[in-house]
Amino acid sequence: MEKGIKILVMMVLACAAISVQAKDVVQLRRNQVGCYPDQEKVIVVEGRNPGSKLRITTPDGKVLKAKSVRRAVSPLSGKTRYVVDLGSLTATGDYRLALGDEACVLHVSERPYHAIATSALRLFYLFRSGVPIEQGGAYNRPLGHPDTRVLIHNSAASPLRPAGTVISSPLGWYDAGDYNKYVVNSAFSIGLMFAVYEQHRDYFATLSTDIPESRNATPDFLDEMMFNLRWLMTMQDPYDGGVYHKLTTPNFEGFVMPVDCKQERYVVAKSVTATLDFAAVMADAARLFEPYQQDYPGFAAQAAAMAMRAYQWAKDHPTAFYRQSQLKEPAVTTGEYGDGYAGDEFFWAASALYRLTGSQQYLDDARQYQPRQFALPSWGYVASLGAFEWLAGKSIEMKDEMLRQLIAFCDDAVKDVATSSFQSPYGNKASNFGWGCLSEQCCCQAMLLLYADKMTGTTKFRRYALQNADYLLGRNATGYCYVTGFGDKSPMHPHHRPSVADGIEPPFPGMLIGGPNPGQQDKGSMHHAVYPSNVPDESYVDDEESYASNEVAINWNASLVAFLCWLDAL
Ligand SMILES: [Ca+2]
Ligand SMILES: [Ca+2]
Repeated sequence: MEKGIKILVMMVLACAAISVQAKDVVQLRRNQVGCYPDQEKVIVVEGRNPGSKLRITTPDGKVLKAKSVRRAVSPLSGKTRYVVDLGSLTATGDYRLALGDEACVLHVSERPYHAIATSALRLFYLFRSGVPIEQGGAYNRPLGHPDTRVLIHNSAASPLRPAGTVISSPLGWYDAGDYNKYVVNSAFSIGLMFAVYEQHRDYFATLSTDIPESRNATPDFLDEMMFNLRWLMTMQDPYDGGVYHKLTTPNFEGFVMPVDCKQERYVVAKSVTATLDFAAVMADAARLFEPYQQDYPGFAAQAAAMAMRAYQWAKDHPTAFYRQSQLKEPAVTTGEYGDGYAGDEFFWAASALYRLTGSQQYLDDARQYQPRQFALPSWGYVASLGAFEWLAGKSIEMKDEMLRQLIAFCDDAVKDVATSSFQSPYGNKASNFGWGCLSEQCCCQAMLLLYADKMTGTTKFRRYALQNADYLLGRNATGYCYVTGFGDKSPMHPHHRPSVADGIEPPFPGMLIGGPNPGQQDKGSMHHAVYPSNVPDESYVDDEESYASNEVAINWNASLVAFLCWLDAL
């Protein structure tokens, strides 16, 4: 209850800041962060036809009327909304939108996504473990989780590393709202961001994220990836090439700061999926760090060798799936990242290794596991990361087929926009909402649309990708801008231990939260939080108890980086 009152007060303050009367239901839904001058300017009005009553005041004081209004009934809630085309509004500046006693501002600028894209990438610095955070401003914190004394769990024991052996496995990013480090998700996150880096190297070459490595000769983007790669390298058993599935406490820590965490940490069973994801991302890293030997001497060759060894282990253990329920003494209850199908992981790793080495064996394997259609990338299904290897690489073997699949995916994604409730490819079907949907479905879909344009040299899909940005940043069923620290109504209570424990009111900035999730898997464990709705696109609660709708995670932020840095690079 206390929390509910606090949210209401914040909304009142946010509205007061733009001098309008306080209301708890915001009717005007718009991108709260900003738009490009040539981006379409569309808002959505909840419940009532604005007719000619909507006033648009331009930055230089002229009053305009909307260009057109379309009525849309939500297939999810049955609610009636009005999709309002404001016209082109190409001059930069702040446009004031007013309807009755409600008003808001639409920002138009040349680089509307620069600050949020940079913040999304910089978030990975704030997620660094095993080092003190000294360039985090208010979010500075002392070192936690040194991970220099990590135990081999009995599930991970081998003759040369029996159970209880102590290894050192420091650095890397915390995975999510918790403090563990998971190979599958770490490798996936880097792989997804590498795909964007490869398409916009000039952009990333000059992008500074104000990190300890900002003064070296390597792009900060790569420095940040390296911080996690250095940890990943410690997760490979040097004696056989297999990769431990994760580094974890047996149970989640409480909502305390890293420095206060005292539980033993273990590396647990090697898995085929973690090992293949490791192989793929190390092969990519070997290629991408090659020009930066000055800062990272020897890394490229070492990463290539580790990738090949890992791949061979996976070939020798193709059914070594991670089964957390089989772990005993201690049992482990943290994030499982379980996955019973490794064909997509084989495809990604074989494709990455073929690109790196040109060896026939990898080409043969990639062909064997070639997907039949394009699918959204996720930690459990990484075939599209394999497809990126073909699309971005010089080899033409599978490029045409992957491009055909990508275009077919994109054509299908945008086909219903004209009748959609929020004028966007994402957000119109119940299946668009679930755990992590804003990442896996909204951001990743938008990234694929931009990727297709890049590959074909057109701008056909750009406007649709921007529509997903509009959705993500406020033109949606809850009216939230779903990235912390941006917009005038954004999550304040994500399920993220440091943001809860640090005593600072605003959460870490630049975090994408999971989003509306009608599955509500956390409902049974909530003590005070209450979902306000069961409607798929409204099933969201800004409360730290809600790990199913309001958690944060590196793979989700990776998709945010992939999407928004791409937009910013345009
Ligand atoms: Ca740098
Ligand atoms: Ca898989």
